[in-house]
Amino acid sequence: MKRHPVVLVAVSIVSTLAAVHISGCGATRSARSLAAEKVYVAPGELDKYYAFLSGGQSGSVFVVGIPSGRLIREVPIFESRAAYGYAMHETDPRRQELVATGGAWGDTHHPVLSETGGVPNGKYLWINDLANGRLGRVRLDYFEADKIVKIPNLQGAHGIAVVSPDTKYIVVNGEFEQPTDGMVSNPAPYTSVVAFVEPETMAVKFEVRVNGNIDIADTSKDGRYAFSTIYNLEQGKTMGAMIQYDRDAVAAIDIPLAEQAVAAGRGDTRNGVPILDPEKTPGVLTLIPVPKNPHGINVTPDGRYAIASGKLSPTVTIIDAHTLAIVAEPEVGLGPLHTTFDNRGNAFTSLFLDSQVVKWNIDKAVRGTSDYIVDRLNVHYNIGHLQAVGGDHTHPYGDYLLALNKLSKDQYIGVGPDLPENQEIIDISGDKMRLLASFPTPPEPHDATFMAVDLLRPLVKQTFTPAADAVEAGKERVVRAGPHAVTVDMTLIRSAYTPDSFEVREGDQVTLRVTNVETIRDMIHGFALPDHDLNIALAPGYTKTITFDAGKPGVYWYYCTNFCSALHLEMRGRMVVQPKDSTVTIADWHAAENVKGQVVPGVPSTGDRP
Ligand code: K7E
Ligand code: CUA
Ligand code: CA
Repeated sequence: MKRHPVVLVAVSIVSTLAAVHISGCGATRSARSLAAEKVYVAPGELDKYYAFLSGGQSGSVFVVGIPSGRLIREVPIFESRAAYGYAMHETDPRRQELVATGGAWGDTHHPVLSETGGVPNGKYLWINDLANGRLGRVRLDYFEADKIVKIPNLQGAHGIAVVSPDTKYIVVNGEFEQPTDGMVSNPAPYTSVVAFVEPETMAVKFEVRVNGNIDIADTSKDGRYAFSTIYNLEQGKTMGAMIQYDRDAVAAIDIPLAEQAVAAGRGDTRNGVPILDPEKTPGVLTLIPVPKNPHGINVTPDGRYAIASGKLSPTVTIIDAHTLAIVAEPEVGLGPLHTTFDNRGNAFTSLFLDSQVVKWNIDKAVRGTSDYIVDRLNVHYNIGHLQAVGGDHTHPYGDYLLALNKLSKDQYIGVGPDLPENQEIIDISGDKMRLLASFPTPPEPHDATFMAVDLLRPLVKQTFTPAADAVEAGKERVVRAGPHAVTVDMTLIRSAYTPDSFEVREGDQVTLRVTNVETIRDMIHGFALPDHDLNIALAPGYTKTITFDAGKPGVYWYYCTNFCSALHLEMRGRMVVQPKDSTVTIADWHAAENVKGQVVPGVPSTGDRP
C-alpha cells in the first residue's frame, strides 16, 4: 500500500505531542501552540542563543538563532563567497591562505569556541577542514575568518577540541592514516598524529603519533587529557578490515607529560613539528578498550566522565576522566554517535539507526540500576550529532537541544532529487523531551556549539578598526605606477565612490585599494565590476586591495551591490579602458560627454542638465 507522506507527518506530530497533557478541549492544538510559543521570537525580539553550525561541504559556519531557528549569518571560511567579498581575489589574504593550503573548498565538521574557565569567552571559533587537513579560525568580534593553517604531517583533520579550561591548545585529529614518515614505500603500518595547536599564533606546537584512524576529540575539563576515539585499531585499509575487532579504543593523551617530553627534546621533528612516539615516551598515550568502531567522545560538564559512543555497538562506554578506568557500559540503542548533557545529570545520545535521541541518567548508569533510561524521542531522520546548549562546556543551560539530522525524507517539499538538511529543536527542560520545531539548512551541518546572545552581543564590534593601509577620505588618488600599472586609492560612503571615474589602458594591471569610510554599523557597500569577475563587499571600516587586468577597451560601470540608501542605484562610477594606442584623456571624455540627455516631450525641464 502506498502511504501518503502527509498522513505520516500528521501521525508523527500527534504521537510526539500526545505526551503533553493539557486539560480542557483541543488538547492537540494546545500542545502545538505550547511548542510554537517555545520557539516563537516575535519580530523585533532577540533569540536567546546563537548556534554555530558547521556547514560541512559548504566550507562555512551557519549562525542560527535559538530557539527561533532563524538563519542569522553564514560565515565563509574554506570557500570563496562573492556576497561577502570573501576570498574572491588573488590578492585577498584569505584567498592566498586557501590556495597555499589546499584550495578554495573545505569540509567543516566541528566548530569549537575559545574558553575561559571552561565556558565560551566569545573571542574565537575554530573549525576543521577534513578534506585538506586544515584548521580555520573565526574572530567573533567581526564574525569573520582571520586565519587558516595547514596542519603538517596529517591528512583528514577530523575531530577537534579546545583544551579546557582556558584554551591552551586546539587539538586536531588526523583521521586518514599515512605511510609512516611519509615514505610511500615504507613497509611499516600507516599511522597518524594528534596535533596540538597554539590558539593565538595557530602554530602547531607538537604532535603525538596515534594509530587507528583517530576520529572525534574532546578534552578533560582540567587540561590533563585529550581524548580521541579510534575505530580502526585493526589498521585495516578496507572497510571490511576495519570492523574485525570487537573492541577498538579511546586514546587519552597526557598533555602535561607530552609537553615535558617535547621540552626534553624527545620528539622527532618533521616539517618543523616535533612528533612524539608514544612507544618511546611511556605514559603519554593510554589506550582504553571500547566496543567496536566507536564514534563520539564527550566529557561530562563536571569533568568526571568521558563518554564514548559505540556506533557499531548499542552501548556507550563511561570512562572515569581522571583514572581512565571504564566504570560502566550501558546499552542505549542502535547506532549511538554523539552525546551531550543538561545541567541535571542527564546525558542525551544520538542514535543514528534508531533515529532517536535517548536521554539517560549518568549516575544511575554508573551505579548500574536498571532505570537509567529516562526518555526516548524520535527525530527525522538518522541523526548525526546533537548538542544541548552549553552541553559541551562546564555550564549547560538545560533548556534546548539541537538534533542535526542527516535525512529529511518527508519533512519538506521536494526540490528536485535533493532535500534540505533537517535540524530539530528539542525542549529538554522537563523529564520528557519535546520536539518543538525544525528548520532546514544547506548541506551539511555536522556539529553545533552555542553562545548566549547576552554574552556575545557586547563583544561584537560595530565597525572594523581601519587598517594601516586604509584610504582616508580626501586622499583618494589615481596614480600611474608604471608603463602597465595603475593604482587607484578609493573610498566608499553613501552614496558615492571617490573617484567616481578613472581611466586606464588596455594591458594595464589595476591595483584598487578601497576603504569603506562609513562609521555606522551595517553600512556595507559593494564594488562590482562588470565583465571582470569582480565583486567585493566592504563592511564599515574595511579596506580591501585587489589587482586585476584592465580587460578590453570599453566603459565599465562599477556599482554597489548592497542596497545602502535611497541613492543606492545611483552609487556608481566608471572605469574607462582606453585602447592601447589612444591619445584621449579623461578630460576629453568628460568634455565629450557634456551633452544634454533626453526630455519627456511636453514636460518643461526644471533646469539645465549637468
Ligand atoms: Cu559524527 Cu565528522 Cu562529528 Cu559528522 S562526525 S555526524
Ligand atoms: Cu552603497 Cu549601495
Ligand atoms: Ca574497528
